[in-house]
Amino acid sequence: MTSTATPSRYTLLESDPHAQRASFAEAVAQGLGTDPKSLPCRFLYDAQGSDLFEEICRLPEYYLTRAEREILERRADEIAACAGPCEELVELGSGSASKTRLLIEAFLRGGRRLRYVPIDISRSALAESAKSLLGDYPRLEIHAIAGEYERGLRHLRADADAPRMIMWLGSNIGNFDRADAARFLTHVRDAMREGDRLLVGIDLRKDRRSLERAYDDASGVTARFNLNLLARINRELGGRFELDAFRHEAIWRAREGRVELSLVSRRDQEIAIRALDLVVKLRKGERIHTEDSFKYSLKEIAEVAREAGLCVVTRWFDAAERFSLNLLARADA
Ligand code: AVI
Repeated sequence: MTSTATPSRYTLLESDPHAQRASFAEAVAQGLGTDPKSLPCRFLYDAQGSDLFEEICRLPEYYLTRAEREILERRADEIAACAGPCEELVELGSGSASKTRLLIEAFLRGGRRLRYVPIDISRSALAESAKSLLGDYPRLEIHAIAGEYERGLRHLRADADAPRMIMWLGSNIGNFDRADAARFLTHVRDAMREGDRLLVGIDLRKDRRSLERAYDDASGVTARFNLNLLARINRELGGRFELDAFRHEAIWRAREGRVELSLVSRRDQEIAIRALDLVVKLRKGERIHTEDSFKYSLKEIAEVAREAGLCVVTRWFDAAERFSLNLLARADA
């Protein structure tokens, strides 16, 4: 990682873009070279993918963002009060940070100085959000970290200072399977000190129709978001995917508690990927699994927290109880 300082209140810790490209190539070779085929969902977020995701968040069917925003609009002051005398807000997967503003404002209203540490894979999203936040909040300092969560957390451990609140909003936890979610929360717990708090936005289990519509919207934005993964392989690895030879699919699996996203081949086909020296063969109807979005019951939230050595201090819901914000602390603190 290298650190770039621009005037005054903004620093960026950057990971090596060549390392990112190598890990994408490796994941594609692995995921498309085996049966059943899959691609890791973290690669959905290049610059185009991040823009499409922002569009998803504004869709009428994608209730998650609005429900979480509703909670923050009504409860930000209460959340800031529950977090105690904290001077640092760390955000995992910050994206555009548009909802985070509500918390930043609540903390600043308390008269505090605030250091905001957004950690995100998308360098462009970090730069854009920092620019607008710094313009709006003169008492804010930003220390951005471009890279994967684990990398950001390693950096936090070495950087112990005032109590902090770590936020993991947007139900990003849902893109981990349940065992990985517990493992990742354990890493976060290890980076937390006694007074630190963790605020996690978690989408709740609900009816099939609402869930499948949320992940397969009428205007086809989620389909474009999903297909962008193939377009990215074309752009970065010399792939020859024809996007209209695939169909986006979103299926709710109630037993497993997840929405499964895939790209389904519309015909038998062979696709060359030049940089990998690979030819991918797909049969008509064969799926490339691209993402899972797990949904939780309150019992499942308590369980995953307990497994990670955390406990739920308090939680908030939107009026329709579709979504939850959970404030966690170390169980041993
Ligand atoms: C980022 N993540 C929480 C989104 C979700 O709801 O699982 C990703 C997404 N995929 C399709 N639509 C939204």
